[in-house]
Amino acid sequence: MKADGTPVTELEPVMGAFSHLVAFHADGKTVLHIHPKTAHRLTDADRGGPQLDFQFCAPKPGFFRLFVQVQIAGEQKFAPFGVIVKP
Ligand SMILES: [Cu+2]
Repeated sequence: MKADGTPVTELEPVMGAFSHLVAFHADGKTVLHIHPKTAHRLTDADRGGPQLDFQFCAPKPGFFRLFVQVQIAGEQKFAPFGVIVKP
């Protein structure tokens, strides 16, 4: 969502995906790298958003620190957040 509250629909493909999501488990060893589902192979002309659907299959419970990467107007943006996976 943009600062004015409107949905983002201008996500640009980066390395073939509208987003890259990397998750690091608190164990310091487990790392996941996830891309959103798309209906077709993306081209540079495709634009995405506002919704991206990821399938996060945690291999173990615990805390994951995630970093999401997207690109808008040629500028890459990164955001961290955390998820606790219960047993
Ligand atoms: Cu990726």
